[in-house]
Amino acid sequence: MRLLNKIVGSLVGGITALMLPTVASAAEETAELPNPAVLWDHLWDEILIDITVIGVIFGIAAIWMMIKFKAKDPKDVGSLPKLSRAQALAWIFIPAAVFMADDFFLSAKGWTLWNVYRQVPENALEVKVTGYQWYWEFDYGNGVVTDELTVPVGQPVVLRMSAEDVIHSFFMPEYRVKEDVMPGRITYIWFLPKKPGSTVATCTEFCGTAHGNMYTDVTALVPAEYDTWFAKVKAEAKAEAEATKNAGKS
Ligand SMILES: [Cu+2]
Repeated sequence: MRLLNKIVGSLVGGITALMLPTVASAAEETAELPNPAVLWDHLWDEILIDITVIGVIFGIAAIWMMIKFKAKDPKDVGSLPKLSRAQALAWIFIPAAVFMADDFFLSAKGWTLWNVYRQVPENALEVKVTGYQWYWEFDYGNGVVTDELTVPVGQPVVLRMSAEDVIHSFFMPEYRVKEDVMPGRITYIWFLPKKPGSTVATCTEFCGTAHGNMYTDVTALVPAEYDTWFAKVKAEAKAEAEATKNAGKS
């Protein structure tokens, strides 16, 4: 009995220790502009660490008990400790509460992170995204429409998304964002590009035969390069609009 108490004691201590350091580090991270991808990774690591530590504790306890309480003789049937009602209830609820505490803690962190995902920073660059069978269209305003997403490093980007035909889902694994894209509804995600480079955006809702082709590049450029790129595509869009207008006249 004393031994079992010791086991429960170390479980409580271990799980409490799992929770403490992460509270402080999460507060430090959110002091500057929150980055959903970083916070998502943080929570994911924490879940992996917690289930590993808990799994190892349980594994060691189970192996230890198998050896300790092994029958020494085939006729050895063992004996059960006599428990009062209070002791029996404590054995049910205290260990359950210990593990539920970690579950609730991780859930609370998940809800907090979800709030970050839902609160778009005020200075976010807005791009309208439309899903079609089977490609993505990005509308920057000013007539600038592209089939790839280009964004500046260091500025939050919000995507306001809808679909023309069927349900799609916009997924950027590198930025840890994914959201359904549906006809007749506008959904949104935001992300913070931290370093220049190309990653992928893809559809993750089966939307017909060429669903597998429905992916495109997401390129993050340093702000000066982004401005050059935007000026170029804007000039091209203007020239194209004028050419169409002139063609209509003649
Ligand atoms: Cu699809």
